[in-house]
Amino acid sequence: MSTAGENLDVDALVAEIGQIAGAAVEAAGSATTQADLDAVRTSVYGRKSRLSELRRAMGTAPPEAKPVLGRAISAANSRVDAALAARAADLAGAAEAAQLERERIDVTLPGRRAPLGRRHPVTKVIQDFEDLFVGMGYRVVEGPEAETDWHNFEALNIPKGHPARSMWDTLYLSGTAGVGTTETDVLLRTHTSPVQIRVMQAEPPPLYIIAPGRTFRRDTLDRTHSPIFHQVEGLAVDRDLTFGDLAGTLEWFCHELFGPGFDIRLHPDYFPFTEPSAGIEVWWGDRWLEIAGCGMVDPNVFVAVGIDPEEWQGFAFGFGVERIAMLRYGIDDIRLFYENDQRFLEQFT
Ligand code: FA5
Repeated sequence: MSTAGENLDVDALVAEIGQIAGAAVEAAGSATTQADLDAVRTSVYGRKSRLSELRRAMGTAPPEAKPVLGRAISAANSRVDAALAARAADLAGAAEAAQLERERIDVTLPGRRAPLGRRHPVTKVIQDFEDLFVGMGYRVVEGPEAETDWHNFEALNIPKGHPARSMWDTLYLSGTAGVGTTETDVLLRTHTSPVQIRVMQAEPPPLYIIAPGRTFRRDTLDRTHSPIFHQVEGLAVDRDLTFGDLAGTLEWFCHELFGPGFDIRLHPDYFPFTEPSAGIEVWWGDRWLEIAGCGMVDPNVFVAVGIDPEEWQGFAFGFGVERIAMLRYGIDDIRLFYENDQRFLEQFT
C-alpha cells in the first residue's frame, strides 16, 4: 500500500494501525516468557516493522493527513506499551511466586540428618592414651616423621653397624636436615623413641611426656605388621625412679585401656636404649601378641643428651597403636585399618 501522494487513504491507514496495535496487544497478553514479549516489541517497533514504515512515511504525507496519522500511531504506541508492561508485571509476579513455592520450608517435615563421621580406631586409641596419661600429669609432645640418623639411632645407643639397625631398617631420604647432617643422615623414623631425645635435649628433668606418631619400617605387610604404623612413646625422668614405677604405671595403664579379662605379661627383652628392658604381651586368641617395648633409660642415652645418670633415672616405653586397637576391638588383620572401607570403619562408635 502506498503511503505517499494525494490519493492517500487515511482512514484505511488509521484502521491498519489499529489492527497492528490490536494484534500486538493480543500477542503480548499470551506471552509466557520475557523473550516472547521482546519478540512482540520488535514486531511493532523494529526498524523493518510496518508501523516504523508508516512513521517514516508520515514525512511525505499531505499536511492534513499528518495529525490524523500521528495521533493513530501515538495511540497504537500507548496501547502496545501498556500491554507489554502489564504482561511483564504478570510474568515477574508469577516467577516470584514460583520461586517462593520452590523455597518454601515446611517446618513440619523431619530434618535431613547429616551423616556423622566417626573417629578411626587408631585415632581413638591415641586419644584414650592421651587422656589417661595427661590425667597422670604427663604432657603430649610430637616429633618429626623425617628424622636424623643421630636422633633415631646414635643418641639411642645404636651406633652405625649395630645389629639392631637391620631390625629397624627404613627409608632413607635425599637431602639433609640442617647443619652437620649429610645426605644419608635423614630417614623416616623407625620408632617414636627419637622424640625422647628431642625432649631431653630441650628441657631439664623432671620430665613426664608421651609422644604419639607415625613410624616407618622395612617390614612386610602381614596380619600383624605394616610398614607404616603408629606408636605412642612414653618417657619419665626423675630422681629415684625404679623398674617398679615402670611396671606399676604400665599395669595400671593396661588395666584402664583394656579393662578386665585380658591376660597381660611382661617378659625380658632387649633394646639398646634401655637396661633392663622388657616386652609387654597380651593373649590374642591362640598366642601372645607383643604390644610394647619398655625399660629403664640406659645411662649412655642420658650421656648423649647431657643429663647426669648419677642424679637422674628414667623409664621409657613404646606401644604399637594398631596392635592395641586389634586387641581392643577384636580385629584379626592390621590391613583393615588402612583400606578405608566404610563398612569396617562405621562399626566403631
Ligand atoms: C620399639 O620400637 C622401641 N622403640 C620401643 C621402646 C620404647 C622400647 C622405649 C623401650 C623403651 P619395637 O620394635 O618392639 O620397639 O616396637 C614397639 C611396638 O610397636 C611393638 O611391640 C609392636 O606393638 C609395634 N610394632 C612394631 N613393628 C610393627 C609393625 N611393623 N606393624 C605394627 N606394629 C608394629
